[in-house]
Amino acid sequence: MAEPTAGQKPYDPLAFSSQELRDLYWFMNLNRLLEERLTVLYRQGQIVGGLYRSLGQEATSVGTGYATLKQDLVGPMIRNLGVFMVRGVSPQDIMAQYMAKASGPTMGRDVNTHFGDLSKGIVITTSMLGALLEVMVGTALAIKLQKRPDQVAFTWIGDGGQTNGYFHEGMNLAAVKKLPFVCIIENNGYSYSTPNHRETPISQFVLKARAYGCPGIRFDGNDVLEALWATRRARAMCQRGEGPVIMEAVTFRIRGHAEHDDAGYVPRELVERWKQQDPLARYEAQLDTLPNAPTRAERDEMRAQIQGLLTECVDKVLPMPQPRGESAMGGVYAGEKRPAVPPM
Ligand SMILES: Cc1ncc(C[n+]2csc(CCOP(=O)(O)OP(=O)(O)O)c2C)c(N)n1
Repeated sequence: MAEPTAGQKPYDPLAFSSQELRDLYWFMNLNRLLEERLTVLYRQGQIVGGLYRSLGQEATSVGTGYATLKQDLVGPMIRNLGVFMVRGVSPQDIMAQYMAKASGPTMGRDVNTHFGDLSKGIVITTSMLGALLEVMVGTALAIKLQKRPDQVAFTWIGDGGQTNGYFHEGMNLAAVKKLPFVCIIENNGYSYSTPNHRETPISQFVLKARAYGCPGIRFDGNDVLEALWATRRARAMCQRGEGPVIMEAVTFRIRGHAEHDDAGYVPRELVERWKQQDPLARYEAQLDTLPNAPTRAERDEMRAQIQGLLTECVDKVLPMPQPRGESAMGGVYAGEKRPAVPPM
């Protein structure tokens, strides 16, 4: 697959405020360091089910998520912890969810990123690949019917996910109705063990935008500033009635599909090449050149703060109880009251 193009960038790196530069640094590190903690917990047998990391894809999640506004509605996928956190979900809730704790967002009834929070504009993730896109197209249709020109719906989908029928039906409807909808195809090279060239004969996923008669934007998914800049452009297009927009983030999945998968089917040289494009290292290098960026000492301090916060979260969440069997039938349907969970 094509690697991000070096050289001339389409955006002006001096156009970002120092607050934006700091926030992006904070969330990219929070994303990475939280997943490192979750990996330790996984190896200790504390995680229920799989652990789906986004190592190497943090810039895509954080940059695109940061471009969304409070009033927007987002449907993130398993590689998008960054989106969840940018929109205000706490690392503590994410840990509790991964460990199926009764106090977690789904009260231990589901795990990993299978949760939402409408108070933060997050629509619940749908596990069946592609189905979330249709839900989010429906959300965009509701936005249009309610005449809310300030709102846009966003979703993220993998290169594998976009090969199925849901994608076609959803994108077609969104395009016909000119909905305020942004679909970010996170092209990380592989759909589980299937490489790009066995998913599609076309060279770039963004080319599909032409078939739907809508704009397409391809961007370097390992450059957080480009991800933010490109998604803001897509959002503005939607607000001008030029949507929907298909975006393609060119990035790479450094780990396997999940932590149980050693990704032996991915050539090691390819992984090594992409490690040279690490989004955090690239952002550090960019920050060194920007006059309004946090200094190296400030960045060290931010990372230390994140580590402290994560240690507190682990200490707090680990002893929390999982739900008791008797509570299993409660809180399953909308409108039902959350069951009181007795302590263990
Ligand atoms: C309809 C459907 N088929 C199969 C699966 C099992 N499955 C979950 S994730 C995945 C691979 C997804 O690949 P991709 O969309 O490229 O996203 P990535 O994991 O690379 O981020 C598969 C096959 C599923 N969830 N839904």
